[in-house]
Amino acid sequence: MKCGFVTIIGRPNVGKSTLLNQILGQKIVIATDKAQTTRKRIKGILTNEQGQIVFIDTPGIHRPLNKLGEFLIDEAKIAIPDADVIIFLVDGSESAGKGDKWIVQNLLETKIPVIIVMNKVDKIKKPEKIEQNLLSYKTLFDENLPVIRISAKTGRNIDTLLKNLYKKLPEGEIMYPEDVVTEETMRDVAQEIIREKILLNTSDEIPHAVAVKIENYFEQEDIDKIYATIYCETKSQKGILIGKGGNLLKKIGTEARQDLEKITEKKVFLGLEVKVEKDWRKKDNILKDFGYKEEK
Ligand SMILES: Nc1nc2c(ncn2[C@@H]2O[C@H](COP(=O)(O)OP(=O)(O)O)[C@@H](O)[C@H]2O)c(=O)[nH]1
Ligand SMILES: [Mg+2]
Repeated sequence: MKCGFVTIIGRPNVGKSTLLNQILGQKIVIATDKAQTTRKRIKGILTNEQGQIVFIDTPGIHRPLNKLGEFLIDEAKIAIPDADVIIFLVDGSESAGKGDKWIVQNLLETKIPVIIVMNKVDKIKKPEKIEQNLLSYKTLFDENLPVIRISAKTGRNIDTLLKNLYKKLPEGEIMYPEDVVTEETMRDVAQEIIREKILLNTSDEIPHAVAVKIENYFEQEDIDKIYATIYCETKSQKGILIGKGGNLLKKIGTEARQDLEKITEKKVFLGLEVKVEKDWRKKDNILKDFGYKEEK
């Protein structure tokens, strides 16, 4: 049996979370077109005849602008030393940018094997474009690194990627029972699903200014009752989130509840409230309260 850890790193929005969901065949992490959708390291576990791979999805990496940004980078950095293989995921439809260079210089000075995985090849119409873009990433590293071209969205070449990963992993016994796909609790999942619906229904500064806290999660036989607070940074953001006559908050709540009912396979009651917590992204104690800080 092959067993080991694979850490997925890359710029925001290249498709890290989409890739993890595609590999596992189910949605365990949220993925949107907004940067900073992923805020915490999340493990996804794949078990099949060949063995077990524990994938670690990380927040996208870029220069940190505030304490939340620093936390996001730390979350990605922590996930590197434990890895047996690192997937450096890049957006194959674009050429390498400053962000990629920053990652290579700051994070990948490591002896751990790296595979460059070019995602979103479904978006590229001209084959020569793929080769051009590929060259721009290769020049950041060394030319001999293996490269795999995939589409996390359509699933193209995911089997090839997995084959290559298994080849590089050590022999060992499986670490998690076969049916475990993630360590996330329903509380964690609910928090992320609510945040996803906010990201999908808002724009501009709101996605970055929002944190969700699950105040209570009551599990009953026929219904899960979830009470959550949505925190934002200003009164005007609160107004936008609630919407005219409470319409937007209602929409966010309905969409989140429908997803949660599919996952729990029972009825869900979701109670949402919006509160203002000024500058929470700059305050250590509040970051901790929202789950964005390691307990030391
Ligand atoms: N066309 C295309 N879009 C993709 C692909 N993979 C991800 N996306 C989109 O890219 C956006 C960012 O994806 P996400 O997984 O959240 O990126 P992350 O920030 O790296 O985790 C989402 O809108 C995805 O639907 C792909 O293979 N092809
Ligand atoms: Mg992500």
